[in-house]
Amino acid sequence: MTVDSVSLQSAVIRNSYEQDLNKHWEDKQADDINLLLGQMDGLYHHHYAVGDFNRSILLAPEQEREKLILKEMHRLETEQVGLITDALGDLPPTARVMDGGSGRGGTSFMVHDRFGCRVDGVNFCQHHIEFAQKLAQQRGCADKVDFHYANMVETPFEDGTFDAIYTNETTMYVDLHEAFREFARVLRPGGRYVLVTWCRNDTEVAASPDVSAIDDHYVCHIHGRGTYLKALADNGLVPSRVLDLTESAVPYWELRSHSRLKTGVEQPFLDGYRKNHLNYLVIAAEKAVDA
Ligand code: GPP
Ligand code: MG
Repeated sequence: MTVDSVSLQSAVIRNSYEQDLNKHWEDKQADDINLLLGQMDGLYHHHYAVGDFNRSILLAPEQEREKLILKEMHRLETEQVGLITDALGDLPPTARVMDGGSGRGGTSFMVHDRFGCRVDGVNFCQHHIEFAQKLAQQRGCADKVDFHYANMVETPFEDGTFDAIYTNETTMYVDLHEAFREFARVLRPGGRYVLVTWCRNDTEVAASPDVSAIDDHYVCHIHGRGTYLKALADNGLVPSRVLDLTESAVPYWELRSHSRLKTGVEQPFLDGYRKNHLNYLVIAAEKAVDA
């Protein structure tokens, strides 16, 4: 690592939690459960999905079954991005959009393909950035889709840069007040923030073993549903849509629990959703013009 890259890294990764988190993602490079799916069509996702799967595939002969399961997981993960594109509404090709926690770029490429807009992905995992940048070159959209090594709560962008921002299942890694303050800063007045997340149902439980097991697995801190709404309001982000898709989030985890690549986090997701201790939410909020 050069002196420049060391100082860039220490500007982006600010404390011991962020160091642990960065290490978790930097070390996660042979994640077949994401790589084998992405290789199917070049869209690499780091999020889950909603909606049912084709249950007849579970009856397929053993040697075909695993292939069909992975294909179906990939179909569901790709379709999940529709939650984001629908909630973004109609964006013109001139729009600028930020992807907070852009991973290997799956959602960024799909948002660009849908609207023709510019997308800036922000992520602090170096191998994800390099991977996504290579894909942007291969897809011929590197002039419109860029990936930045940066912390989504302290981005390098000017005030009011973006027409829209989204986070696709990444906000469990940040302090929501800090993140939403930053998003409100870089959004233009009237600009829209869309988030998809899993969160604790704080109208049911103050803590849950399932939520703790998921936190341990991904080195994250799952926030309460109320914390999301309060942090949005405190930062002048006014919700126009709140969808609770908890029930539809279950089948993806049922499907994944049949895969040979399952990682152990399947049961806590299934139990958390089934007990309604964990919720799957889509929220769209606009930046107030007087914020
Ligand atoms: C896990 O997805 C994703 C998160 C915990 C959200 C953070 C995402 C980033 C891009 C930083 P995964 O697809 O990596 O998990 P798994 O390997 O279990 O499928
Ligand atoms: Mg995955």
